[in-house]
Amino acid sequence: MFIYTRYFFPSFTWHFFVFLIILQRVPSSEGVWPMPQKISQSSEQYLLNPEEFSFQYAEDSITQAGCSVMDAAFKRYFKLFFPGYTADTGKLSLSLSLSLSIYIYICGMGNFTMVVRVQEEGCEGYPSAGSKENYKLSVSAGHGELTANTVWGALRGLESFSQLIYEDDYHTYYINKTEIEDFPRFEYRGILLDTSRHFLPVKTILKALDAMAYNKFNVLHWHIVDDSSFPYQSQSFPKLSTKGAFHPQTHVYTQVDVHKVISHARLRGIRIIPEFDSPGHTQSWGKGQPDLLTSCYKGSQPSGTFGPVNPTLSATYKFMAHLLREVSTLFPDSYIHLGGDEVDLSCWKSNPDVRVFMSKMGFGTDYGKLESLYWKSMMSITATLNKTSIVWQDVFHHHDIPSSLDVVEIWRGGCYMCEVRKMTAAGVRVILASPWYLDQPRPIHEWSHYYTVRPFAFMGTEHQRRLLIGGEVCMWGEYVDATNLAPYLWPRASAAAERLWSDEAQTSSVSQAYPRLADFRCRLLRRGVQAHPLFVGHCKHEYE
Ligand code: CP6
Repeated sequence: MFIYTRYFFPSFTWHFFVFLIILQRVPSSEGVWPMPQKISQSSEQYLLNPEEFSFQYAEDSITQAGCSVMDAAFKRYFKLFFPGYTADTGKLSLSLSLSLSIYIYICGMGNFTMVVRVQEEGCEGYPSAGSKENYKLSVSAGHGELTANTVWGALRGLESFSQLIYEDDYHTYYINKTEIEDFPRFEYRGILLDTSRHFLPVKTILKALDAMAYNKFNVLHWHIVDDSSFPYQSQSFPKLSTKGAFHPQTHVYTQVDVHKVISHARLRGIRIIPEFDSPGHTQSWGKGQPDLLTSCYKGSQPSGTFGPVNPTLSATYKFMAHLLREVSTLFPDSYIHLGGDEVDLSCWKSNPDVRVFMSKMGFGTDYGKLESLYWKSMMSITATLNKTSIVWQDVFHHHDIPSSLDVVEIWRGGCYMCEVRKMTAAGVRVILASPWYLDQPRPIHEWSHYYTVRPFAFMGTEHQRRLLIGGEVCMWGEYVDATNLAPYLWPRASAAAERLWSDEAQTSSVSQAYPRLADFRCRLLRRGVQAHPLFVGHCKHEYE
């Protein structure tokens, strides 16, 4: 039982260490965040020795060694299971910890095999709208068993397993006997990042994806361009970024950058949904694409300013179709976000050519009809591309046949539940974002606001409930760049993560959530995520 000890302990040292063991409070885990649907744990505790830990594919698993997603996950998660472990510190800490020898005696030698079984969907391809994420995890002496329908579900199970492990002061790792049966409450659990108001370096986006995986988020809604800048480097229209980005070389996302983001996300079971917001929020597009935007008039003269995309020209739709075709090929997800929020009609109204078009079409002075015409074309473009479109809620109200929309995202304050009710009644799928805005100048500690949201608190039928596919945390970029993104997001977005993954009845108490979230926040810090503190206190491993 002393095979791991490097040093010989004289007998007086022995007594000293035995004394220490009696004093040492063995830590315990606050469990898994977001809370699994079903979890039972016992006080039976096992030692985990990193040097004796291995992953294995079950014989009847359809994925075996060579599956990129799982092989990469095993490498990643080994480090997350045993933070602070290196071959050297491992041996040293083992030799320094007498408690270990006692635990080896009590709990066994610390060897552990994690058997992983994927039953239905292999590791080719990307996580998608219909991907199953359920998993079962069982931990007993020397042995863990993780079963999932898909590799994406297996990833969720590995994350949960990583959060069951805890360590003492000597880098000795423990886990308790545990059974978990878990699945997400909502299929769509997103975070919006805005890379137009401030450019976010690729490295920052990849780190955000890592933290998203720790929280079991599964969609990055990439609000890639907007009024402020156009950092997407288009192959077909390179001028959009050479003229529209903050800087044509340093503040752009090349096609290679986009690929990096997509494949990093895929390995974590996260979908990337790009947003090309139009016809409003397009000021930066105008710099590299002349005649795309409507020229605003003051009386009979152009004022020199520009408004939304010009919906009266066939060149506009030709351009949009071409750009979206490129984007659809680059981004593998079947969803694409088309924006559609906050269209300012005053510029259209001021432009004489637009007015002529209006009367020719018999629209009178109803500029909503013009907006509706724009959306009819945009919808037929996306249908040709075989994509499912998401639009902001404004489009629902400015569309002739709102029930023909695929997915609508609700962002406005006020009675957002009324909107959920209206839109699901029209048979449209809905994503809820209003209660999870992170850019608001609220005191940063109000995580409980994000936690206590009840997404189903609208009067609706079972069918309507099913149309609410999930929610999204919107991290708009006006006040956020790489310096403060992480503390703005975490752990407030974690509160939303539990609302979107876990059972509401089991996770409705803020006071019960608090110690769990504080503990999870320490775990995020330990993993290098600069999550802000919830209140007075300390973490064993603080940010350095
Ligand atoms: N940018 C874009 C924004 C917002 C929207 N679209 C926004 C509006 C109001 C608030 C926060 C963000 N900054 N393109 C609305 C969807 Cl409070």
